[in-house]
Amino acid sequence: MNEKENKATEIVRGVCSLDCPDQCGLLLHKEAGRIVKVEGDPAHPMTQGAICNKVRHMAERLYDPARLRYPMKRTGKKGDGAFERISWEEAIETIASKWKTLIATEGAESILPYSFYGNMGRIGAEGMDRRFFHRMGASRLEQTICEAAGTEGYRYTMGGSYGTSPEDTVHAKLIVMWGINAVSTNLHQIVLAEKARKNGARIVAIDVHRNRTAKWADWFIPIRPGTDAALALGLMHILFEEGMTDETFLQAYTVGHEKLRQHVKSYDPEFVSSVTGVPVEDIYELARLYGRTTPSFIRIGNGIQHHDNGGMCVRTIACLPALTGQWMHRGGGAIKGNGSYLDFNKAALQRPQLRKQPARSVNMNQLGNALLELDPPICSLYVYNSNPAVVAPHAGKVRQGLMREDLFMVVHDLFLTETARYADLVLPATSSFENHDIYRSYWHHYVQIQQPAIEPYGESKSNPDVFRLLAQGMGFEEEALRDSDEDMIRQALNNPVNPNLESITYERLLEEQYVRANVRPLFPGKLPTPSGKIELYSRAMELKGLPPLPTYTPLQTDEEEALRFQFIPAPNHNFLNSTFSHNAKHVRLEGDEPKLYMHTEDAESLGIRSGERVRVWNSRGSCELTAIVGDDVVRGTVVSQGLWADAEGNSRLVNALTPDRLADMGGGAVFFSGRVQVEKLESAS
Ligand SMILES: Nc1nc2c(c(=O)[nH]1)N[C@H]1C(S)=C(S)[C@@H](COP(=O)(O)OP(=O)(O)OC[C@H]3O[C@@H](n4cnc5c(=O)[nH]c(N)nc54)[C@H](O)[C@@H]3O)O[C@H]1N2
Ligand SMILES: Nc1nc2c(c(=O)[nH]1)N[C@H]1C(S)=C(S)[C@@H](COP(=O)(O)OP(=O)(O)OC[C@H]3O[C@@H](n4cnc5c(=O)[nH]c(N)nc54)[C@H](O)[C@@H]3O)O[C@H]1N2
Ligand code: SF4
Ligand SMILES: [Mo]
Repeated sequence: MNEKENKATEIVRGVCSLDCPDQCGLLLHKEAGRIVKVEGDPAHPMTQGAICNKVRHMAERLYDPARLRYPMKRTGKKGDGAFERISWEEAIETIASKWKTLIATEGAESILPYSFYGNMGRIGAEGMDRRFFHRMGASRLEQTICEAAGTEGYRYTMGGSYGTSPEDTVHAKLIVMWGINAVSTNLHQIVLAEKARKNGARIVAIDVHRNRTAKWADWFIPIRPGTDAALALGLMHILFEEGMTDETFLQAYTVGHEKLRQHVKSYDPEFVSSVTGVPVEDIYELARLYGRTTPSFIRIGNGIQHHDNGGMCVRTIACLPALTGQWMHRGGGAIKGNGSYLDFNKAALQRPQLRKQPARSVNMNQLGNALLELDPPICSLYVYNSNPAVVAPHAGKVRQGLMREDLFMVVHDLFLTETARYADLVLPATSSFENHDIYRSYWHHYVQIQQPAIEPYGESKSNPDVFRLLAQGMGFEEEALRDSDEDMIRQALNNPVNPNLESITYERLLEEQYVRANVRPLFPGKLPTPSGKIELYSRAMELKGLPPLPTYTPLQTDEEEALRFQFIPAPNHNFLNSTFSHNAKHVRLEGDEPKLYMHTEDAESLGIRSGERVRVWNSRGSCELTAIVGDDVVRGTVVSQGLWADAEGNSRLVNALTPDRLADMGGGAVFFSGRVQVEKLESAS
């Protein structure tokens, strides 16, 4: 073969596996069996060839010399990162014999799986793993770290994760980005909003921070953290008072509008202004803009629901489009998430019936507590698709738990993450481009497939492959634990209760790569709420002891009440949660070190100037950041961005400070409801 043929580039199609709503179609350029370039697939109807900067550099991550090649066992102290190579046979044999002993002596509930969506592939993230742990009888994990509170709140109003079709949002004349940093976190919603803007749409951002999205918007409305429900109720007050509601829609498609009309009388603009910090004139202006513009579209972000009152906040905002009948207009309405349209056959995929006895469940937001306080104790932890030592709240407690000498811990990942450093055994994971899996977006309506585009890296294995091996090692005989990837894909796609998936088959995916689900407009129609309508008043909430009408409740004040600042440790532009935080290029693009954005008045009162190092602390822990002083955040709030890799010598671990209490709904995380103190770090000289 001559040099030229050897260099021939082959292009295969793929899908981005990261936990991002856009779920882009990709073109993977291959040379000599390696991926050399990752591009957007211009043919993908939603993402149209545009991808983010993070994934454009994906080839570097795939062939990063730090990537794990083979299984390893720990030789040093937990956390130190000293490991030596072992074989897969030894790894599986060690795990299986440890677990058999634990099951015999402590019971299967002493074993806890810990995972999230580091790879969104359905069969890898919630297929063979679920079957395996159900069969074993392990403790269950409540996967609540991301959108749990908001999803439950939205469900009370709308019956599930059903919103506007994103492609329709180009028709909107008003777009409200509410607690979402979409320029960084939902790129293609921005592309669509830009098209709408060219057609005359106005774009409003409501946020605690003038982030990239707020800078891009036409009108930025700064708001105090955790007060958005009050603003939404104030808008409702004006919509009813000034006769801007769509009475025909309210009559036909909602329950409780008369109760709501009475209820929001108490949320007058003066009161709402005193709570939110939004000037009275702006509340009127926004209400009138919203009340008089059709179609209007609200993109509800994850930011507002990472709070003590996050579920209710999302439930409340989700009521707004009903008041002006936006659901009847193409492009009108809201998106919190659209995942329910594409529900796969979960029971067929996960086989809950393999579990013979009920088992306790552990909320993943309280991993520290689970490891340190549960009785009977967790004796073994198996981590995959997640990096809890960095991403979970109250990280100090989490790490203390991971240090337990009597905890047998296995981590399956592509890299020796901060979490993996505490493991007894580390297993190398394939990247999504090495796997066979199906994907469904939680924003657009396409189901996509990934076929293995390259050979597994080193000795790495996919999540389902490892669980099949573990099932063998454990002597579990069930058929379901031997199903192939293809079997599981077919079973997941065959969901008779979801007609949207009717025409989506494995064969079609192989042929077409992405297929749009048959999603129709929500109205006229019936929602899967108890009443079949939009529930402005929710009897289901009442039965649960929650306020049945949308309500503002202040953030909790705990023992840190006296601490001066609300701390908002949000995601950043160039990492994906903690993924990419180890990559030098991505770190450089983030300005090399994590920042703390502060208001000028707050900083001056503490003698802090831009560029100076500060210590941020509370009762849970502390970290060191670099102050950026200005007027980009509201007074009394400090904002950091990104989940940074551990650094030598000083802590950048923002989750050392975050509370591990739970939100009002869904057992959700409250990353943004903690309080901190800030002080200048005296320089060493
Ligand atoms: N580049 C990049 N993209 C990502 C991610 C990433 O880490 N990096 N993570 C992915 C994941 S897993 C998720 S869940 C999504 C999350 O992405 P988004 O839905 O955008 O949510 P967040 O970025 O958590 O928060 C959005 C904004 O909420 C603001 N905020 C915080 N508290 C409040 C409040 O009380 N009121 C209001 N109005 N605003 C508030 C913060 O300033 C923050 O900028 O992004 C996904 N995409
Ligand atoms: N302070 C603060 N903390 C937060 C947030 C915040 O906004 N602020 N956001 C929260 C949110 S919304 C989320 S979703 C969580 C996300 O938290 P995580 O889900 O833990 O996300 P990542 O940090 O990206 O870690 C994913 C890990 O999975 C690994 N991985 C990828 N593919 C595979 C695979 O196929 N197999 C295996 N075995 N491993 C794989 C990656 O290498 C990576 O180490 O973080 C939460 N933490
Ligand atoms: S991270 Fe999001 S925007 Fe970037 S390529 Fe993946 S799906 Fe697209
Ligand atoms: Mo998330």
